[in-house]
Amino acid sequence: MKGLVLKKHADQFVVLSGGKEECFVARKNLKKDGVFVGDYVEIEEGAICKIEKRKNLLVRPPLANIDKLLIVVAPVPKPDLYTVDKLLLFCKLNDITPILCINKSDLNIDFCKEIEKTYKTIVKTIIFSCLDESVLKLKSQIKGLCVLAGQSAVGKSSIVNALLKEDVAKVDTFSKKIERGKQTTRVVQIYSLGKDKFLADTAGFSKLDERLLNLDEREVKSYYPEFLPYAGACKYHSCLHLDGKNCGVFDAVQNGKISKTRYENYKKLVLTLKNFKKY
Ligand SMILES: Nc1nc2c(ncn2[C@@H]2O[C@H](COP(=O)(O)OP(=O)(O)O)[C@@H](O)[C@H]2O)c(=O)[nH]1
Ligand SMILES: [Mg+2]
Ligand SMILES: [Zn+2]
Repeated sequence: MKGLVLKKHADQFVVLSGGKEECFVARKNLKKDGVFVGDYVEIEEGAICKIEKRKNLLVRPPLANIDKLLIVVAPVPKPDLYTVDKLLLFCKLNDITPILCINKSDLNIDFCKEIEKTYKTIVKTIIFSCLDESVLKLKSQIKGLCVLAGQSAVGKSSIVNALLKEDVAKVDTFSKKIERGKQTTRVVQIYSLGKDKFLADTAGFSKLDERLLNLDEREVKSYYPEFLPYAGACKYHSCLHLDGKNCGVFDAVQNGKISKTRYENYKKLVLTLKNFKKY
């Protein structure tokens, strides 16, 4: 019997199989590698005996086989677009489809549209609010295992609740903490929204930098599709677009053709990688 691991609880795993959820333990020989939430497993005699080959694996948060990453931002708390760009890069490296989810449109629609303008040519972008039915725009995007990522208090748990229409993920009710938020999602759990539609809440992605540090800084530019049309004007093919001299990308930034924040954050990442390799 085959199934999908939805949740881990001490030594037990909740597995969805044939439309039913049941608890199983893992065979001793599997304990070494570990069974992850998101794993497709084989069950025999009441125990998980085999883990199917994984498409990808995150260790923090512990999740396997992610198809889509819903990167959530909002007018409040103030978006950290550097992290958004790093998450987009992370998706490319791990065969994950990103969607930029701009939540809380009820608070400041112009601000949401500003972010959309920067990103809509780079990644699928959706503006909505969890306070009205616009949140349902997300529903049609859920396919395979979709995972919510983003700063604390952007509304990740609220999205899960809205899509499930029941209070499963605990929303932070300290409205005063809206600016800073509070982490209430500790265990990783997958919710089923129908056939092959799964959603997982997380308390955010930590140690993102560490996961990108192995990347060659010369490769980073190839993950910025908006640079491509202008890179031909650079004097050298190897141009990293870091300063203004003979650089088509730099000129495009000056002329407003490329987002300045995307470019500045690109430079920040390349310099971080360069510095890291010195030590
Ligand atoms: N105004 C407004 N508040 C929202 C919206 N979505 C979530 N919130 C509030 O933002 C706060 C943090 O939400 P929560 O879902 O716990 O964020 P998480 O930390 O990302 O899981 C809570 O007070 C929510 O009620 C929205 O669309 N509009
Ligand atoms: Mg939460
Ligand atoms: Zn250049």
